[in-house]
Amino acid sequence: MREARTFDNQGYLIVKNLFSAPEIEKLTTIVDRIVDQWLSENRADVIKHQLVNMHSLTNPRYFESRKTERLLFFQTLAAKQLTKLLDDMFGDGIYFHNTQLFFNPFENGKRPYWHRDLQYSPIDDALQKIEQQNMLSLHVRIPLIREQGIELIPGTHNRWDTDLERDVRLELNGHKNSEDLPGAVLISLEPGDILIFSAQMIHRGNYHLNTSRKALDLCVGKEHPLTSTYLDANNLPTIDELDRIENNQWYKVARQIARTYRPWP
Ligand SMILES: O=C(O)CCC(=O)C(=O)O
Repeated sequence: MREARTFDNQGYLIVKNLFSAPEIEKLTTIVDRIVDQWLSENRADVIKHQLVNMHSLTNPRYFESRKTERLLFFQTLAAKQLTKLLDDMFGDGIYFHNTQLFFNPFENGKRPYWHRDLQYSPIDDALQKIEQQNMLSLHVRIPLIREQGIELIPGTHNRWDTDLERDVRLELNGHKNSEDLPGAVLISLEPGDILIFSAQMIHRGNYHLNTSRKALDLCVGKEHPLTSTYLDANNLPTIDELDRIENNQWYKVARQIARTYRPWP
């Protein structure tokens, strides 16, 4: 399959017009309301720490007395055209892990930083390197406004760092994680397009080319102890909700993992 081969080679895939305009509108309405609530509780931290994202948008705290809207959100995120594409590319067993939203830091007072996602976890870098080939941990980026919002280094899903990449992303030997790196690709997306990429490839946001960003991000993947251990069952549909979501396979697998996962030995 062409899409699977492209992902295999580069670590990412762009799909144009995967979501329709009405689907993007639905997502935008829900996301805007959630962000407003989150900002009203976290504005000081957003400014102080120059935050570029929030997570767990499906958490029930954002849906008190809005039960139908939570269902609609789960339903729209797991759109058939998206779950089918991921099944075709990666086979069975994909689960819904979480959601994030990426935006620009307050007054662009911070520079984008290269990273592999798990480097901010307590998991040792050497173990991440060993397990890289055994993990499928994906971001599905769904921009709600047009952006040139993210840069990736193709191929880094299949190999570990060069000396320079390591020095830059971990800020070693006098390097900064915001320095330019060779081979980087800047991705342009319109609302409706999606970007699927490996969470463990080297990537960073791009802030200054965008007056603002509003990129919804779905974290999905296959069960692996290094990542499944971070699954928070509160962000999943309840059993009652599950029955009312048409295309619920991602959530079913996630609930199963949440019930049974064991931490890394
Ligand atoms: O858009 C950004 O600011 C960074 C995106 C990112 O780091 C991610 O999706 O893991």
